[in-house]
Amino acid sequence: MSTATTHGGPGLPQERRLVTEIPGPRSRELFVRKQAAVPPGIGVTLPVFVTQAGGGVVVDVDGNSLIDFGSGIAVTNVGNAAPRVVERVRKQVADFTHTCFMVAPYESYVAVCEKLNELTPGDHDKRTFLVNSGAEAVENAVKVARHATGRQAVVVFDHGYHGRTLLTMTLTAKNMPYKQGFGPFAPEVYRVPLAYPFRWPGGPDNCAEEAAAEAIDLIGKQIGAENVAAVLIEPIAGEGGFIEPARGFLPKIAEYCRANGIVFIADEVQTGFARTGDLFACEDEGVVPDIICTAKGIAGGLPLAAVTGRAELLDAVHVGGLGGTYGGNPLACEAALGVIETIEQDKLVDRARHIGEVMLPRLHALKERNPIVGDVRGRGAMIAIELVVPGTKDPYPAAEIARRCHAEGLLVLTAGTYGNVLRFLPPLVIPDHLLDEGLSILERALQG
Ligand code: PLZ
Repeated sequence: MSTATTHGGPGLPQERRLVTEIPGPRSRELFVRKQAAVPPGIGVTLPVFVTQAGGGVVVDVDGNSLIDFGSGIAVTNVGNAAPRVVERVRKQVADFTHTCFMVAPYESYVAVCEKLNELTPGDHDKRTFLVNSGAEAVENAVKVARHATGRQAVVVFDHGYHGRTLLTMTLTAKNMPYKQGFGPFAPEVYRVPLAYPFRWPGGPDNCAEEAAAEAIDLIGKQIGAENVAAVLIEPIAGEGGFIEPARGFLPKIAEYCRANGIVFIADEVQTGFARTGDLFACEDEGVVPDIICTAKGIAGGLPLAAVTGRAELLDAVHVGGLGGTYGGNPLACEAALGVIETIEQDKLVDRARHIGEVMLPRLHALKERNPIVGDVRGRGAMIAIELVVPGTKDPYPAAEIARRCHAEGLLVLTAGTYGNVLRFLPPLVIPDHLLDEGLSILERALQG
């Protein structure tokens, strides 16, 4: 029977299987313990406690098997417990677990950096260093840009998300829940509009041009280009609601940075590693960032993040100016090498495109039948629908629809500045029949 496997990974039965209500009794017991031991500030999207996961499913302590449209927030792109990752990490954990790369180095760290220098956009000379989280990568990219330019201002965009540390929370746009009560914030951070086609006052066709002009005007007027160290942007805004900037916006901003000696930083923490149907989302419009931040999908769930950028920028920092105890931990580096091999050998960039080709037409058809679906967008396996009160653009809460999906065994996530976006981030290895079944569940959930 389907519970015969003893391990997670792609060998798990690729089926939705509900044997209790969601969450089941054992999950509910564990949730009571969670509530007593963990502060409520650590929220939980779907309180089923996981025992195994792999391919396109997550299995819980009650024996339910849920369809995974979340990938742990775009992390398990290669699938949970992917074989090449498991094999490398298992060998590494038995050999050595930590020396600190800054104390006594090891080859896998260098190999990951070489790979990132080779695979990220642009054929210029690059350097990479490794840290532990997306936020830490963004913080370090800003440190490097400030050091290399001798300037202080950092420009970010409306709807942007960059992390929860003091600087990256400051860089993040949305107050609730990320910033409320956590001030004062870091200085020298300035926010400009994002080319958000669905909500641009001048309409989607004028959005790229008008938003870029407005952003550039604000930078010149309020900061002065000569004071700007970096412009930081997600090529598709993730937590902000999977907003693809109108085409032409990113190249215009990148060009402005180039002309003014400003470091253009792409935060590809959520979009990177094959997620969007390119290895990196910047490739879609041929944008070459000066620095690119990666994390999440890089190591299949082991904590790892990277800062990759022009050699002359990264080499500007003095010896000892960058680092951290765990950055580029050997287990995480082996996992990253396993991830990169899997993406390349299993052609997961193509697979991400295929997922988009399956999902987008069905979601567009759904939009025709459901006036609550205001917009369908995204690329590859980074897809979302924005919900509205029918006949308006007023936000309709996504949490309600998400709860209905959860009850039926489909793990979906919400997003959006207005909390009205349902986002879909399936593992790239999810089989087509689970994609189809997940979309059918969504369809029923939207019908109420
Ligand atoms: N940059 C673009 O998406 C993390 C946040 C989950 P860390 N996104 C998920 C939550 O509510 O905390 C993210 C991102 C982009 C930076 C980050 C930060 O990455 O690894 O969570 O620090």
